[in-house]
Amino acid sequence: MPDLPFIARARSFADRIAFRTPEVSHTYQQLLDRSSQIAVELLQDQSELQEARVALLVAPGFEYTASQWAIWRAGGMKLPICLSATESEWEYALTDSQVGVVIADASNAPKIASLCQKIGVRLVNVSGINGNAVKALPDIDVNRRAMILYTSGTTSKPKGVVTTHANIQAQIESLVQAWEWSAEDRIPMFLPLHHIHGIINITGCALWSGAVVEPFARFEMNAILERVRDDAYTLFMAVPTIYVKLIQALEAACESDRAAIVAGFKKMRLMVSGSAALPASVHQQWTALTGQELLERYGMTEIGMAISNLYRGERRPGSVGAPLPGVEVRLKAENGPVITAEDEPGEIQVRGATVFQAYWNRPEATAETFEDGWFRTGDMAVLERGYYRIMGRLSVDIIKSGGYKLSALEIEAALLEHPLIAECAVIGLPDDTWGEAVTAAVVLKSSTLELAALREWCKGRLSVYKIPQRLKVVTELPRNAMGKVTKPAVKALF
Ligand code: MLC
Ligand code: AMP
Repeated sequence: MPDLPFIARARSFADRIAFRTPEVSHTYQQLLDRSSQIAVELLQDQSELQEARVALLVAPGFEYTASQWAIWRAGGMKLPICLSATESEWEYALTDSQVGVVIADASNAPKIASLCQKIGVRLVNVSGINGNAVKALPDIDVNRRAMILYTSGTTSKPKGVVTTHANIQAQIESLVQAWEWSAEDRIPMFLPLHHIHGIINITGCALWSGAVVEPFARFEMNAILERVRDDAYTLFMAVPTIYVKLIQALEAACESDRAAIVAGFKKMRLMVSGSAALPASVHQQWTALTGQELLERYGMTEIGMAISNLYRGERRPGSVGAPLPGVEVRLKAENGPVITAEDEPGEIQVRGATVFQAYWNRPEATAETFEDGWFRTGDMAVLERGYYRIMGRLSVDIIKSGGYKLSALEIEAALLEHPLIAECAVIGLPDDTWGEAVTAAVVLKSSTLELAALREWCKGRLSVYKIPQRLKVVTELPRNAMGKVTKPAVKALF
């Protein structure tokens, strides 16, 4: 059987640079060699991992991707976990997915060692792997399951989204074609590598194309802007919050700095925004500042990217564009017909090779989310002059903040552990920087509660982006005649 396609492609780019940092560059050949070295360590005396789950807690860059490729070459399923998650969030993902091994780098291994011991999982410190053992790696079919990504939804706990190598390939090929990726491209990578924006759209497409990735540990604005000034990049992909922060930084910069940075942005061949709604005003401000027309696209963990403005064609502020190559999109009225006319809102449903297989170990949730073979996104949209415009979500319990999808129910469950909180309702309120701000209305058992104290209490219990930004103490939560909390009425309290 031939190599997995991404390996075969990497061989054809062997001498090109895959990852570049100020300190060191690594070629595609080095990625191939390092991934085979790590794969041998993962396999030990097995001939292949047979879809065993291997979690990845490694900083973005060469070692992260070498580990990812190692898992895939050894026949395992990759489960990337959030570097800044709390221990209980890690424990949930590791136990729910029945992980057998965690790969961590030297700086992260100590943080997860006691958890691994507690739940009986093997911890591999990737920084310590330097063996020369050579072993034939197994043949892996593209229809084998490759990855689990945990995503929040309308249930309190996140669900594992399972994709095959073939799904991942379809997601990447669609974008490579639509946005004309080539081996001449150079892109910064500063998004977290436990979500598809960073994994598929940036790193996946770049390495499929033989391009150069410059990894950053996180969104390090000054370091990234220095490189933009140097004309280091042809492409740039980010969430709307980052464009808001960049606009603020450019407006605050002195004229000569601003001119130098803007010149770097101007030269890029494409700048993309996605993962959350890009306000038309931000789109227009960015064009006014840099001359670049942002390309907005729409996607989801379960389906990769589905809809995009055109690379060569109209980029309409406030719209997400037309279906990407290989992706079928329809709008469906709730319990009603498929919508064929323009200007009538409906739920976005998606079909095609890019669509995931199943939620890990949740057959009912998987079945519920498909309708006649179409994936139900839960997002409402309308078709206007050939382009889709997103109108919002069907569920009020899903919040998008800084590009992260959050479950209001998960945050409520955590807040109810607070000794003073008797009842609570969590909502997302519009926010200029974060898109939506996590907001809580609480009924107290006694005493008072200040936002600062609540935020302090949440640290270590919830990831930073899930911690409420706004708080209101109320005597009772608004409820309907059935006694159910009505979230629109909760929003009206603020
Ligand atoms: C962080 N902070 C927040 C926050 N996140 N405040 C309000 N709301 C939030 N969501 C606060 C912190 O508490 C901290 O406060 C301060 O902001 C700085 O935190 P930080 O983590 O250092 O922020 P920063 O590095 O600037 O991060 C912002 C960001 C990050 C936008 C770069 O959130 C990010 O990388 N988002 C991208 C997520 C992503 O990749 N999503 C894609 C999912 S896939 P203090 O008080 O301590 O200073 C998907 C599919 C698709 O959606 O279509 O792509
Ligand atoms: P995730 O589950 O983290 O992959 O987030 C997917 C969700 O992000 C989608 O269901 C949408 O609600 C939202 N999303 C992604 N891109 C856009 C966009 N361009 N405009 C509005 N919402 C978006």
